[in-house]
Amino acid sequence: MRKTVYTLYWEALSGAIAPQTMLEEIGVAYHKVTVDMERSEHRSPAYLAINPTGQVPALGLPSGVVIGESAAMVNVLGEQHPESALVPAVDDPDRPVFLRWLIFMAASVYMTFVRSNHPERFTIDQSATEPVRLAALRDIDGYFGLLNGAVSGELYFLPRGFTALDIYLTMLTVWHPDIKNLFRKFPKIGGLCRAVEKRASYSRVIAEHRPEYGVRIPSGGVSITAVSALLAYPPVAGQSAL
Ligand SMILES: N[C@@H](CCC(=O)N[C@@H](CS)C(=O)NCC(=O)O)C(=O)O
Repeated sequence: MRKTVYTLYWEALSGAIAPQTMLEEIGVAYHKVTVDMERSEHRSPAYLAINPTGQVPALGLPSGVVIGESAAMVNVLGEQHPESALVPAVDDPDRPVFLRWLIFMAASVYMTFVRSNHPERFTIDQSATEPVRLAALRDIDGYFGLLNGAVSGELYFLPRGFTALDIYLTMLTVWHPDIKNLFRKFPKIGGLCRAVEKRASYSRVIAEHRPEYGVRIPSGGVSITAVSALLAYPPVAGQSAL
C-alpha cells in the first residue's frame, strides 16, 4: 500500500471532488475523514478547529498544516507534485490564465451554487428566498457561458492539454440541476467533461461520490475514518452537501 501523506476531509458530492481527483491523478496515498454535514459535523468544535469556516473539504498536508478552500488545495497539490503537470509552474506562461479561471470557478461559480442551495443565507426576508435561488441559478448559467467561451475548444480548458482546470470545471457541472441541458447549451464544456469522465482518476472519485453509478473504488491507498466515530455532537436535520 502507498504511504499515506495527505488527509482529505470529505463528504459525498462536496467540493472534495476536485482535490480528491487531484490526489488520484498524482497517485499519492491519502487518508479520508468523512464529515457528515447532515449530522452537523462540520459545525462541531473539533471540525472548526480543523477548518474554522466550517466548510468541507479541508486538506491535511504532509507538513501537518491543514488548509481549507478547494482552489488552494488544487493549486498546492499541483505545486507539490510538479511531475503531474496539473498546475502550471510559477514561471509558466499559462499560469496567469490558469489562476484567473481557477479562482473564478471557486469564488464565483462554486459560491453561487452555495447561494442556490442556501438562499436563506443571502436575504433578510425569509419569506422570499425563492427569487434569490432563481437568481443564483440564472447567474450560474451566465458563469458557465463565460467558461464555455474561455475553453480552448481543443478538448481541454487550456490548449496545452489536461490540467486541474478541467477537474475543477467538471466538478462544478456535477452540481448543475440540468446537466443535459447545460451540455447542450455549452458544448465545449460538455466535450471537456466527457474527456475528464474517461480518466481513471475521475471515474474512481465520482463513483465514490455517486455510488448509484455502481462502480467500486479499489481499496489500495485509501483509508476511511468517519468523523462521527471520533466526535459527539447533536445531529441537525436538513443539511445539504453544499
Ligand atoms: N470556498 C470553499 C467553499 C466550501 C463549501 O462551501 N463547502 C460546502 C460543501 S460543498 C460546505 O461546507 N457547506 C456547509 C455550509 O456552508 O454550512 C471551498 O472552495 O472549499
